[in-house]
Amino acid sequence: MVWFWITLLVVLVGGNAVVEGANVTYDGRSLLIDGERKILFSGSIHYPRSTPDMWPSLIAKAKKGGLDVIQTYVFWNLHEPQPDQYDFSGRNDIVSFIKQVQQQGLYVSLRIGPFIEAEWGYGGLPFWLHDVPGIVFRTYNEPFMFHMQNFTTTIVNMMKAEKLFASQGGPIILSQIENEYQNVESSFHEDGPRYVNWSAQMAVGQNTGEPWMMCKQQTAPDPVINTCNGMRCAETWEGPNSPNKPSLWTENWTSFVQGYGEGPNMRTAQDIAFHTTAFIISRNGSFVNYYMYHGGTNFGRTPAAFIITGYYDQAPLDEYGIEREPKYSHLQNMHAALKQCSQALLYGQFSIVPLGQNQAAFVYNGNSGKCAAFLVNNGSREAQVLYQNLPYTLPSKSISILPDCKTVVFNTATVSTAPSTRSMLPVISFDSPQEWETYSEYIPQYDDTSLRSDTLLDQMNTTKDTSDYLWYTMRFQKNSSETQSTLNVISLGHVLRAYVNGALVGSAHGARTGPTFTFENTTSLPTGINNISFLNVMVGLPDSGAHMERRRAGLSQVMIQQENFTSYSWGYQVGLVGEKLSLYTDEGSSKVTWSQYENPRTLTWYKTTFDTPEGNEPIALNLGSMGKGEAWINGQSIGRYWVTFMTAKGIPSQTWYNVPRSFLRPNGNLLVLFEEEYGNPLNISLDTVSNNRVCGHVSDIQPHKVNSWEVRDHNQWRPIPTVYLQCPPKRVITKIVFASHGNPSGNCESYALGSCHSSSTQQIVEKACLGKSQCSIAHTLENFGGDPCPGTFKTLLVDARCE
Ligand SMILES: *[C@@H]1O[C@H](CO)[C@@H](O)[C@H](O)[C@H]1NC(C)=O
Ligand SMILES: *[C@@H]1O[C@H](CO)[C@@H](O)[C@H](O)[C@H]1NC(C)=O
Ligand SMILES: *[C@@H]1O[C@H](CO)[C@@H](O)[C@H](O)[C@H]1NC(C)=O
Ligand SMILES: *[C@@H]1O[C@H](CO)[C@@H](O)[C@H](O)[C@H]1NC(C)=O
Ligand SMILES: *[C@@H]1O[C@H](CO)[C@@H](O)[C@H](O)[C@H]1NC(C)=O
Ligand SMILES: *[C@@H]1O[C@H](CO)[C@@H](O)[C@H](O)[C@H]1NC(C)=O
Ligand SMILES: *[C@@H]1O[C@H](CO)[C@@H](O)[C@H](O)[C@H]1NC(C)=O
Ligand SMILES: *[C@@H]1O[C@H](CO)[C@@H](O)[C@H](O)[C@H]1NC(C)=O
Ligand SMILES: *[C@@H]1O[C@H](CO)[C@@H](O)[C@H](O)[C@H]1NC(C)=O
Ligand SMILES: *[C@@H]1O[C@H](CO)[C@@H](O)[C@H](O)[C@H]1NC(C)=O
Ligand SMILES: *[C@@H]1O[C@H](CO)[C@@H](O)[C@H](O)[C@H]1NC(C)=O
Ligand SMILES: CC(=O)N[C@H]1CO[C@H](CO)[C@@H](O)[C@@H]1O
Repeated sequence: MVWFWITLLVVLVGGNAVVEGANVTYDGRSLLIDGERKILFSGSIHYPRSTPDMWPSLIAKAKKGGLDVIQTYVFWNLHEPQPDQYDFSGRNDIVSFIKQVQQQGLYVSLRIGPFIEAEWGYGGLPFWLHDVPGIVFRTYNEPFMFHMQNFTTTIVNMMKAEKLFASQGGPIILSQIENEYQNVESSFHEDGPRYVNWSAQMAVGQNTGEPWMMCKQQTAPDPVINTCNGMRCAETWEGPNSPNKPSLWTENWTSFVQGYGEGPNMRTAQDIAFHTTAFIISRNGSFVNYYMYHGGTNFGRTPAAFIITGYYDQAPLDEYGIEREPKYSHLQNMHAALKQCSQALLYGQFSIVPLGQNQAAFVYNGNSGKCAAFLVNNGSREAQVLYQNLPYTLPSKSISILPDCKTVVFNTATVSTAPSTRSMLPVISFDSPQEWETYSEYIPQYDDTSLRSDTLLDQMNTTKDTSDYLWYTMRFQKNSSETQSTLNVISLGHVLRAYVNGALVGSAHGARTGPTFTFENTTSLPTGINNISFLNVMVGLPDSGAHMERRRAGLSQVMIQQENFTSYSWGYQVGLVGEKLSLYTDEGSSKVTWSQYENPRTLTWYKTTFDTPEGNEPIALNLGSMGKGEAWINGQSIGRYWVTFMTAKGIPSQTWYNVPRSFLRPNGNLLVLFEEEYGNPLNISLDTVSNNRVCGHVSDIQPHKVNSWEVRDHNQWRPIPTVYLQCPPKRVITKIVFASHGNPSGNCESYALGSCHSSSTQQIVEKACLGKSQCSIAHTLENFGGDPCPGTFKTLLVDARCE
């Protein structure tokens, strides 16, 4: 392993300024920076999932949140869209992103891959690899290894040229090769381990001067560090594969990725804090990366199959870069508490003191009397314990942090920050039909096509990912006199729209859990020649699994009245006419004649213009009245939308779509929608996004008549349920939008008055809160002048605005 310890480089910059490179190594406890052990908190922020103007503030918020490291993947298919043609501009400017991180004094963990998965189309591999003769992805295959090494070297050389590795005085302290390979390794038999060894050697041979890691790869060969990905690495991971390697957690999921038809995954702040602290104190953990810290936006057609446009909106920084509370502050407080324990954790003697059946103190005794203790309650009930003769109350499933072995400075289950509520305020509506123009997409028929085949072609190999859309057309002579005919079509993914003689006869689609589906419907076909056109739509490329290069999409079988047309003369059209004309750009849209808006129609382009709303709050398009399609602003795609694929709860997976302000000009912004279904553009709106909304909601079975504290059965004090409202810094409460003491229905997301309501609530809350930066209203009967409905379960719900 000594062969990659590097020499300290002293680099001369400018005149006399001397930048010393850091010596990054590791031992069995942690990464070592200039020989010193470190506890490092890291967060994933992917540069192409936000815009360059957002980077400085995202990084600043990450730093304020207590992070030491920003982790990002490198997105090969953005950087090398065609062989040997590179793009590092705009959102792809990885060097500029890394330099921003450096300027703010944070480190970088660079996950080169180059296979990254990342819920990104083709797992980040450029589609042209598919057509490299003899290629097999991610195994001991010469063509694949050639291109993988070529790209890895290109990136490493670029970083070296910019002096971005820590050994050169830059911020990059850790790099990654491959990604979660263990998941597919066995499919490649003996070539799997050979490829793992080759990848590791190829990476180490790049001589970056610092460690490499492989995540989810228990067999990572020395000196490459194997690391854990998951939600509960303290409990489920086998650990480092050598006593000389540290425990690093590369993906501690802050939520989970969302597909169309799926609801958001709300991993709580308490659960993340518990598992992070447990990893650090019980598994020698020294590096934890939050995946994602800021998820951002999957612009354009970049995300993998069925992945929605917003990415990890539930992360500590939401899609718009706004702090999501209480996750953001709770983790911030936890980082500060654990940092106070660094010395003891990294250099101390470890012991466990049992405190009860499911309770224990994890104690680290450092030199010079430094002591840090962690009181763990892994039980499902609150527990009272004595530790060093002092009493402590431990909430269920929690860890208390005592940096001096006496004082609790943080408990993972005790959240002190109120949840934030995001408010979307419509500022522009598009409800005037005169403001819209339309262009009908042409429905091609067999005679229009020039690309022909006697079989049903694989969609990816046919479109080469230049479009989501592929038309499969055919014509046939109907001889029988039956009036109704059945169409039965199998598609390997993802959406099918069937047209018979130019008219839509139905649609069907698969899902993330199963892209393949069967479409069946009955329609009347006249005797004589019939033109059948199937529009098969992909919603992203695959991103994982072995043999991605063999994956297929599109139609695989067509039956009409039980007759098999799978092997038949088919005509193809790749993409849409509107795409070829770039109707979403200023130039393209001026090339065709648009029509007046009449009513919602399928396969239609819509265009309008709008002026940029004032201020600098983030903005989003509410596409809640649309169906499925894609949206562009000034020629830039803000992503696919799919509102009609509802979750089990009957709501769209995503209604608001991020419109970065950097895409806008002051006036006359061109908004273009391509709609596949019957969406209604008159009902969309442009909204500002803010957390200037504060909301509180508490319930109690029977409010008590005491003012501040009440006594619970087993002599335990507990606060009366109280609504706390707190504005962001420099703002005060200016408006009480809703206040009800009684039985209002719903919650902070949506609510209405119930049958029971104290009419004085509004006035009482206004008196307590207006003009203040924070206020609290205890849910007592006295506060509201008595009981409006004795015997009824009562709640207090207050929704307010800060300005
Ligand atoms: C780098 O750090 C390691 C471990 O602390 C040490 O053995 C090595 O000598 C250092 N190298 C340099 C060039 O300082
Ligand atoms: C990558 O391959 C191209 C040829 O396809 C070659 O010109 C280039 O030098 C290679 N880059 C590296 C870093 O090996
Ligand atoms: C991979 O390398 C390890 C040592 O680093 C060795 O034990 C193992 O046999 C190698 N496997 C293959 C398939 O080359
Ligand atoms: C908590 O208990 C569960 C079993 O009840 C066990 O699987 C888990 O590892 C424990 N967690 C910790 C952090 O000790
Ligand atoms: C933590 O590290 C110490 C010293 O390297 C080792 O003795 C101990 O077994 C490790 N604990 C775990 C849970 O890996
Ligand atoms: C892709 O299509 C070409 C013809 O256009 C064909 O030669 C090739 O075999 C196809 N590749 C795969 C993997 O289907
Ligand atoms: C209908 O009849 C024509 C002419 O006989 C024949 O070529 C064609 O295959 C028949 N079509 C079907 C669907 O059987
Ligand atoms: C089918 O398409 C051909 C050529 O475009 C056209 O002449 C014919 O009228 C179409 N048939 C029907 C039933 O629409
Ligand atoms: C089948 O056709 C009927 C009538 O045209 C339509 O209402 C229905 O939505 C279609 N079914 C499918 C699965 O497309
Ligand atoms: C239809 O034909 C294809 C090949 O042409 C065949 O693979 C498939 O099994 C056939 N389907 C049925 C239901 O006969
Ligand atoms: C659409 O807008 C119209 C008029 O502006 C309104 O009456 C209707 O309720 C809206 N529909 C939806 C689904 O929002
Ligand atoms: C989808 C997935 O891989 N989920 C895993 C997340 O991590 C936990 C624990 O590490 C696993 O149990 C899940 O299967």
